[in-house]
Amino acid sequence: FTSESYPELKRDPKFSEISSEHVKFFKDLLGSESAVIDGLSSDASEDIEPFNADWMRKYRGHTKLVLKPGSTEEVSKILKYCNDNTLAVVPQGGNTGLVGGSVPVFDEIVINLSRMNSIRSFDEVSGILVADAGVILEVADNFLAEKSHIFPLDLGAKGSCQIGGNVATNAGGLRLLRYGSLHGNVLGIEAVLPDGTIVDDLSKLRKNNTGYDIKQLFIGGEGTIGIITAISIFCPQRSPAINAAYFGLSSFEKVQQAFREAKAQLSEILSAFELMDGRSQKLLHKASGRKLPLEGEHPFYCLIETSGSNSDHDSEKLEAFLEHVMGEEIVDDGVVAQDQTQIADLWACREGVPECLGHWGGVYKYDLSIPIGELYAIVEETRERIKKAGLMGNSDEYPVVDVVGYGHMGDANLHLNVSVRRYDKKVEKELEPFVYEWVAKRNGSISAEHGLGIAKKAFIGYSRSETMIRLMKQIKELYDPKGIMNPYKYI
Ligand code: FAD
Ligand code: 2HG
Ligand code: ZN
Repeated sequence: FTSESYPELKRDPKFSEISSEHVKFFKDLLGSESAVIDGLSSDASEDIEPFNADWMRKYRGHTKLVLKPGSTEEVSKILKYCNDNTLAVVPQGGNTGLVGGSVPVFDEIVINLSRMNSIRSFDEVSGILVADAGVILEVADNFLAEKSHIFPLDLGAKGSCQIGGNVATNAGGLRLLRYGSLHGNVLGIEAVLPDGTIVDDLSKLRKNNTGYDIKQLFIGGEGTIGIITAISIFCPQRSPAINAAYFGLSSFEKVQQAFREAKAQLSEILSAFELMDGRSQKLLHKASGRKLPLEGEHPFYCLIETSGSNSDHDSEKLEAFLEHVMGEEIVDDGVVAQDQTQIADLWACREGVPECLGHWGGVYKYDLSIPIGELYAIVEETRERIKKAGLMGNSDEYPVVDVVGYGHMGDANLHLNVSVRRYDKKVEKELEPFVYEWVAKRNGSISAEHGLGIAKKAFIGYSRSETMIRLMKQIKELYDPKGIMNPYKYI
């Protein structure tokens, strides 16, 4: 989608167009050649394209300028200049977001945080890490691993996404079940407001009840009120013993039973409980050629991870759990990883799903919170609906390849993905508002963890009341009165 795909969206004429005078100001400010990608000069037009397109290659903007500040002071000077000159901006981290929030819609200036990538401090006693927003998640986690600690968030895009982007989207990921949400783990934030004010709230305190907790507005704020330049975050001790198991089940009823048993029997060592339906695993195999861990086909698969301090004790518990659930016929078949490579192979069957589903051309993605008992019903109903409309089949004449479900069972967060050969208005019409209405009827959320961006902008009303939306708008106006921060997106 480009701005042309949204005829209701018009470039707001209040925003200035980028001129060579603006570009000169930024070049003088940032100095280094690589810190400014100037799309006004024709030889840079190719270099600028990766910043205009999102990870899915689904949303594309038309920026003519990318800025890569190297310090909080530079971010402050950039934003102040943009605010004074009414230039619209988009904060951008690793550009792995899935709702089109990290790319411009029209010609907004991209402010990319990749050069702000230093770890500022780590306290081995408290486990508190302070780091620049542009540190890549995997780099932060590797740094912590050397100190026997772990970043309390993990997700498939860890090699590219940045911790500032993770906080700006309030990413949930694969171990929220164990470590909880960033709303609890992030202890402090350094951010820059549109007028250039530096908000230094890099608290390292776990407890601080002195008035409103303003940093929470930046967590999940999707870059609409300011740019996060650094975070301080509570990082738990890394468990020395990690085990993983993958198993096949015959129904969603059994998946729920297995989840209950896992909580009861694995209790404090359970660190992930992920769900993949059989169809998502089949498509993973088709797209990537990856051999699946179990023989035969099962309607559902689960991946369980345990993290604890005693390997023998944990594997014994996991083996006993598997024996129990197989003996009770809750689980049809299963395998426990025997070493690090096997653990990584099992995880690849889960983490590889989002990318593989795009293999045939595109994906419609819905990231839903649903009461757990009905978590999978939406997938079946959506598939039936698409089939009935004659849109799904094995040959090229059908736009839809398959409708699949997977996600974070432990958090009641389902990813409904419709894998397509091409984007098609007929498919879209079957999906929307059907999916949103279905979720709203059950008091679920239309975005559990990816955010709203531009993709879900029009649908916020399915999950938030008018009063809540009014309060959000008031906050936006207070922090960003000229509306330069990530315009045209959800707020
Ligand atoms: P970007 O994509 O660059 O930006 C995302 C949003 O944050 C944009 O609105 C942007 O304007 C804003 N932003 C970025 N940096 C800043 C900053 N410093 N200050 C202010 N605003 C900023 N999400 C989950 O929750 N759970 C998952 O399990 C998960 N798995 C994923 C797996 C894959 C393969 C992919 C591609 C994505 C996945 N995601 C997941 C989506 C997730 O939102 C992102 O991967 C990640 O959190 C975004 O970080 P980023 O640095 O790429 O941010
Ligand atoms: C995941 O859990 C991510 O793998 C991506 O949140 C989900 O692509 C998706 O729909
Ligand atoms: Zn997810």
